[in-house]
Formats: sequence, C-alpha cells, structure tokens
Amino acid sequence: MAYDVNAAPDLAALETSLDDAGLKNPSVREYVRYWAGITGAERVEVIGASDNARLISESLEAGEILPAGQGRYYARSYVKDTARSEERTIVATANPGDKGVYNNWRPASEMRPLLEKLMSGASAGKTMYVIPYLMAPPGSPLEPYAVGVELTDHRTVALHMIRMARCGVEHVNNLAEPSRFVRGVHVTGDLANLGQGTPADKRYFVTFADERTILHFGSSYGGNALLGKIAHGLRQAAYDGWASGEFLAEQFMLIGITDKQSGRTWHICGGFPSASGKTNLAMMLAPDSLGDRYHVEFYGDDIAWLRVDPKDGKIYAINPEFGVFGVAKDTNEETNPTALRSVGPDTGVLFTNVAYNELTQDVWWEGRTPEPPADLTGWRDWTGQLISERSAEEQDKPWAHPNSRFTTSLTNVPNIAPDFEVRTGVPIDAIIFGGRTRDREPLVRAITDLAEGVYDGLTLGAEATFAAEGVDGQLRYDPMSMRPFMSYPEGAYAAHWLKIIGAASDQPIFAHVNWFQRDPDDGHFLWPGYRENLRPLLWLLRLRDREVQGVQTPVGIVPTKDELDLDGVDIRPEDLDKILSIDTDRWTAEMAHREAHLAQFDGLPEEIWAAHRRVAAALAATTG
Ligand code: OXD
Ligand code: MN
Repeated sequence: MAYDVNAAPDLAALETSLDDAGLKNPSVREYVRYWAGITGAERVEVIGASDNARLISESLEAGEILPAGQGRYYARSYVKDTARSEERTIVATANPGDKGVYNNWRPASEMRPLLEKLMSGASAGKTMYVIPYLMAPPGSPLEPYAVGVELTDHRTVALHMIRMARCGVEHVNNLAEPSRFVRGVHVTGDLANLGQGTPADKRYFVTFADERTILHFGSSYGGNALLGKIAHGLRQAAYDGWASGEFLAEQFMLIGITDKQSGRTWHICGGFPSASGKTNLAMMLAPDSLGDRYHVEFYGDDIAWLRVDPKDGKIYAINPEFGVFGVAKDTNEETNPTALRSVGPDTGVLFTNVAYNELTQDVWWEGRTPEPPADLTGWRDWTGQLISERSAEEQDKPWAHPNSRFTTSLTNVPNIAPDFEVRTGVPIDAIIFGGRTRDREPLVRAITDLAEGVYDGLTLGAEATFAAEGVDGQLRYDPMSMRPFMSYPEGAYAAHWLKIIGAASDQPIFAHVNWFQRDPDDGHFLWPGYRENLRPLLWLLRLRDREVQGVQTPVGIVPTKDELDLDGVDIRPEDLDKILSIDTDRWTAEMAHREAHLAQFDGLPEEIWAAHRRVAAALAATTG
C-alpha cells in the first residue's frame, strides 16, 4: 500500500501530545497513530469544547475566519465546495446484500485502498485535529452507538464540530469497550485540483457502515466534513440501528408543545425533504393569539434517533446533535425569528458563505431583508468579490451562496427545551411528514394505522424544483426525507420501521402536513404558514387524545373547519375549503407514481403493499 506508517513526522511528539491532552483510550490512540502515518500530518492536536476560544483566536490570526460582530465569526469555503455532494457519497460494506436503490453501495474491499491512497500524505504540513465526540445526550441508552472520533486536517471544521457535537476526551476515556467508537477521517485535499463535478472528480465520501468507519476526502464544506452530523448521526446510525435491531436514525426535527393551562407537553418529530421548511418549523413560536396558552420548545432541527422503552412501551426520541447547521437564505424576522436570536452577539456563531461587510463586520443573505443593503461600501459577496466592483452582467448574482449557513450551538436557541439533554430522550406523540407541494396535499391528514403511516413516509416527496430534478408536477420522492442518507436497502428499512414502531404499545399518531398549497390562478399560498403551523399540529394532538374526530377520507383524517382553532388567522373561506379537501383525481394520478416508486424496492414488506392497495381502493370507491 502506498503509505508508510513510519512517515509520521515525529512519533514521540505525537505520543506527548496525546498524553498532554489526557487521551487515555488505547484504541483511540492506536487509531490516531495509524491515520497520522497515512495522512502524513505534521502534528496532532486533541481538542474539545474547552479549546474553542484558543482555536477561534488562532483562526482569526491566520485569516481563516473573520470577525462578524461581537462573538460572531465568518468563513468562506472554496468556490467549488459549497454543498453536500450526493453523487460522490457512498456506503461501502463487505456484503453486496447491503446494496439499496439510494445508498450508492460499493464493495468495501474496493473503496478502502482507494481512500487510503487518496489520503496518503495528503495532510503533509498540516495539523491533524483529533476530536472525540458524543452524538447523544450524555448517559443516553443509545450512547454506545453515539461515540466517535473525527480526525480532520481543517481548523474551521474543528470549530464547526465543537458547535455541532459534544466534544472532548471525556467521551472516549472510560468506554466499557474501548474500541467501540466510530472512526471518522476527514482529509480536505487540494481543493483547487479535485475536478469537482467533472468526470475526473477525485472526491470520495465513504461510510464503511459495517466497519463503523467514515473516510471523507476532498471537501471542507460542513455537510461533507462534519462527520459526526450526517455521516455518523444519519448514515452510520441508521445502519447501526438496523444491524442491532434497537433504534431508528432519521433526518427528523423534534419539538415539544406545552399547554400552559394543563401543564401537559406533547412531542412531535418528523421528516421534511430539503427546502420544505424543517428548520423553520422546528424553531417555530406560537402565534400571538395562542401564545398565552401554548409554548413551543425546540429540541432539534435535523436528526432524531428513536427507540422504544420496554418499561412503558413508548417511543423515545433524542436529538443526537449539539447544534444547528442552518440554511441562512430566507431566514428573517417573519420566517424564523428564533434562528436570528440564535446567531446574535456572543453566540459564537460561525457563518459560512453569506455576504460580508469588511468595514462594519455585518453579514447579509438573500431574504434577510427585502432588499440588500443600499450602501454598498465594504460589502463583498460570498466569493469575496466587492459588490461595488461587479460588472453590469454580475448585478443580479446573489450576494450570499444559496446554501450559505449558520452554525450555532443548541444552547443559543432561545426556546430550547429545558430537558433537551434528558438521558432517556422524550416520549413521542406524533410523527409527521411534509414536503413542499403546490396542490393535492391538504393542510394536514392524520393516519392512525402504523403500516399506512410508514407507507406515507416512504412515499414522501417534494415537487421537482427545476427540470434537472424531475418532471414538472411529479414528486421527487424522498422516503422519510432520508434519500441522501439511506445506508441499507429500502425494503429492509421499511421492515425495520414496522418492527421498531410496532414494538411500541403506545402508538404515535402519524400525519402528513403541507403548508405550501397555492392558488392555481395567481399562485398565492393558501395557508399563511410559519407560526400558524402550530394550529394543525394542535388539532392532530387533540385527535390523538380523541377530543376531535375529523373527517375520514381515503388518504387519512382531515380536520373539519370548526375543529381547527383559527382565532386570529387571516385566511379566505374558499382557501380554507381547498386545503381541507381531497382532490380525488390528482390523488388517483399520484397513486400510479407511488406504485412505480415503491416497485423499485426489493423485499418491501407486504404490509406496505397492502396499505398502498387499501388507499388505492378507498380512492376508487369515492370516484365510484
Ligand atoms: C443537510 C443538512 O444537508 O442538514 O441535510 O445540512
Ligand atoms: Mn439535514
């Protein structure tokens, strides 16, 4: 193999640095030694949350980040390295039976040497940061699956990790099984020479799921480089949850809703394909007219792990993350005031690829305010170009990258749930799915049958946004919003869902929600959205508690007009009728697409096909 373990520059210095950091776990030390040898990093530094201030100073000094007001920071990524790359993301195992439709499976025996070769000597001259982390509230029953160590040769990535995960040697020093941790190696590579998006693309983002090893080469963008989040928190954890038979790991938000009158709190988790408002929903506040009675609490906006506690038969969810890696675009006082508070002074927030004013240290992104700042002095776009020097043709280009981000810790979120770190997680009352769809999908339809709920998740999708993504009017299916993160075959995934949720004696209610129906003539949104989205959720919880009945339709139960609390909502009566009704013709057309979509998946459980046939038959019965 093209590496020499002894090439690590100074093995004695490496041992001293591990000793000084108090890193005692012998398996972690062995792992660090091995990869220091392969990557040829000049030095090794073990870091944790307590190193944040020092790393910030060093990064500012080196010009890797810039100050963005008091206790806020800003970084640009390389121009061709601004998003997750799904086509370069692979799940590799020893078992060809692990191949699914979406997981881009490859044999581990092929990928491992390839990655080791790419990483060989690729961190020469750099520091390799060793970041032990925990993707769970401390003491969680799922902790054995949550321990990891990321090695990264990029200091800004280390700063992101400190915000997004619980980091420090304490998470690996006293493991019952010292070798049981996820091994994640991130090597940035020579970004200017990786052929991103060309046939000669050299980037590889590989999860070796059966080895619990993640090797990512060729990016320093968060979604590819923060290995605790997506690669471990979703792909690896989904595989672990399936292999152990113990839990589900899903790209889900998680919230609590408290009725201040009764003191009761409900918890809802759910999946939404990207650009369907998941972060806004997770950070939602109660509308003014309901604020005296209800309080919405934030647990997480992107990942939930779900297990059943045999003691009480309830499903419990944790957010394994410690931060929010949110999309900046369109975040403003109306869409998400909570997010704005979470990135205020002294939050330590790290902005990526937004527009930056080098004189005032202000940041801006499209949708932050209706118009960009009028005075262009000092403003640079996300690529670093002065806005004032843009040519006539460049005038319309966005100032911020559409995928520009803010990275902030959960503790900065003003409505963070007081028990967000509770060991057990929180009991789940409802599981919801929702995509951005301009017609057909009503405001909310509730599903009380497990197989129909799972079927609904598997047929989740959002409308194609542009030609490349699909056919107009047809959904781009994104099962459970996990399409980019699926790590094992979809048929087995559906069976695992039925098994895990089926084991709960206290079943959650399922629902499909849609805030995005539009008037076909003038395009206006039929439902005001944002904070008002609490209303259909309250209806759903009342349905679960049998306080309302709703109306049974072929595709679920929808609220009657009277059951929805609409006090203070500005909505036209005809729009309300529309979002509470079922368009049978459009639904019937959709069923054919669903059938083709599900037929791709080998071994889909018969319960799911039966659910599909039940819905189809119910629709046929109403059309007569
Ligand atoms: C994503 C993210 O890419 O959460 O889904 O960043
Ligand atoms: Mn996500």
